[in-house]
Amino acid sequence: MAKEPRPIDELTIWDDAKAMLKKARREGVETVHDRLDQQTPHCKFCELGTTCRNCTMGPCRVSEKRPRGVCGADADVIVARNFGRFVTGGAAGHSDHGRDLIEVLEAIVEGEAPDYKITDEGKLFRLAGEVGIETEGRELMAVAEDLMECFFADFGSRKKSVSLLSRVPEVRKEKWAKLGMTPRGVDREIAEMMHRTHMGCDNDAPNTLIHAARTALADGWGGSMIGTELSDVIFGTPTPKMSTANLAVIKEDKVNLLVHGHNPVVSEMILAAAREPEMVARAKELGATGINVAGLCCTGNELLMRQGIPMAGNHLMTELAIITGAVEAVVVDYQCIMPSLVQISGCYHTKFIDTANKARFTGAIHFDFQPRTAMKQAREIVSIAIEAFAERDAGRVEIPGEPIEIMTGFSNEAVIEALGGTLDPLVKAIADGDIRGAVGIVGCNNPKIKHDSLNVGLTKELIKKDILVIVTGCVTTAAGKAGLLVPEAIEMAGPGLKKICGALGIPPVLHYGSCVDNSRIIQLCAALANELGVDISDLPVGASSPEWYSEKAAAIGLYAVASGIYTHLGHPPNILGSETVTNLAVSGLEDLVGASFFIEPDAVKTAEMFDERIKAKRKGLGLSE
Ligand code: BF8
Ligand code: SF4
Repeated sequence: MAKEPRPIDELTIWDDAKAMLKKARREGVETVHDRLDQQTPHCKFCELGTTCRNCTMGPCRVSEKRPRGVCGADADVIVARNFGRFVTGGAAGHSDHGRDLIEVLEAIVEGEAPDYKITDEGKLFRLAGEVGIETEGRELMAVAEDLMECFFADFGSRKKSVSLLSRVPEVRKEKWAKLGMTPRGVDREIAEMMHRTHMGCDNDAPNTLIHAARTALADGWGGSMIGTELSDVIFGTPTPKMSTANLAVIKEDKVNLLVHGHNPVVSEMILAAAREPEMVARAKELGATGINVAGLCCTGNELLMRQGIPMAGNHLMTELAIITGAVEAVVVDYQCIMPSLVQISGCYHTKFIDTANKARFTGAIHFDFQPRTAMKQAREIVSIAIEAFAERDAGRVEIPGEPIEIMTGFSNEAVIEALGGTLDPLVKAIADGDIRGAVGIVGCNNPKIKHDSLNVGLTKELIKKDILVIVTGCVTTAAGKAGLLVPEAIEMAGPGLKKICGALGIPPVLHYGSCVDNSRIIQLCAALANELGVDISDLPVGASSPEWYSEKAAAIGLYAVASGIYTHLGHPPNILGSETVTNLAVSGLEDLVGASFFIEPDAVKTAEMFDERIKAKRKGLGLSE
């Protein structure tokens, strides 16, 4: 017998989402929530991480009754291997995205990418200097070529460590070296994890986890960081600006084109094409007043940070955006794009267009998007969206609510500029206790958790305690919709944050970008630690992914912990089947890297845990409350 669907009020905190979930049920459109109901209860072994499919002597499921797989692997080994591969999947995703940016830089250097350019020349020179490339008196393109070679080499096997480890405090690097955790090359660590987890290799759970951390560090200080930095070089380093968020950014009178995925190489070009007068003129011929490019998920964050486009929604809003019936096209690149979007698009006039050969969707219109032909392809894609406007069924359009104002664009460069060129005022605010500490709240939505309840709940609790919050990824739209990303949000903050953010005219919650941009947060932590002459683990900082779902979020969490940042997860990864692995994650890592994970589903309790940690770290630094 089919299960009763859960009441809509239990699924999400947002009115726009509720309205669309009602519409979905009315129109017989299945969503992620319906499919979660179909999939629960989940397999207990898989939840505990005690299933192994790494060879055909199995698959094996271990338990107290049958404690070893066919090969003899026990729960510790199996859980560690599964978690290692899980983290590695995330590191591979981020880092392959980073590599795509290097390839665009390569195409620019070779004159093969006429539609892209180096926008932030100063940043390119600064980066080159940081990784030891001679810049004095040299031509831009010569330096760019060296930087491109250096970053490509960060993916290989010939380096002792990835180049941007130059940013990491020496004490931290020494810790990593001692533990065998120094990330050498991105692809190398990823390949080695696949090797280690083959039957008959790394059969010592802690050893596997150390390599998982190394792989995650290769992502954070390698692939992701390269992705962020080269995106800034090519598309411009973000600066503060205003925009809007929620489903009401979709406009009834416009051609609505949603960009979804992660790579700005595609979405930047789509936006540029949509702004061309010929395109707008054609949209007007068909009765629209213009073309509206809005963002979903992380490529939305990328365009929001740099171009100020509005955000239609985060992960659990992606299906619901199409259900408005007012979306002409969803243009995707890769990662976090639910395949269900193809079916949901098919229920409306929406064209679903994929652009990456490595992320194709059966039933989609496919473009093999290439730097050489980017603008031409972008124009074709935008044209498909425009022509779809004529097919829209006005009777099925429902756009709920009003857009909410948000402030975005806080790169480290922008923050330092706002502070007058140095970190000193930030250090002083922390020392004075106006900013007691900082927590990065990052990551996803997960239909197992009431949509955005924890993302928003935790953010509110922390700023009340004068803990500055930095958001990226899907937490951005959550914080934005809750009114937390505007300067007026200081009214929800404690007295210290109110004073400091009020003086600077900034929100107590800063939008720092997409998920690869978590590299901006660890870079800031490293800079603060260097400024104070301490390790990152000595800082009054933390990280959280309250509603995480993805392999990438696990990689981020692990590189944060391995970098010395105390990290909260709203629900555990599939590791609870091994006491060894679980204990290592939630306490043992503290002894090794000076930080660990903690799991807590309640926002108030989580904020208290961070508060305690921050108190202890402030004390350690000799700072009063
Ligand atoms: O990389 S926050 S749901 S969109 S994984 Fe995905 Fe999670 Fe959103 Fe961006 Ni990040
Ligand atoms: Fe089973 Fe061992 Fe093969 Fe895994 S590697 S499936 S535990 S026999």
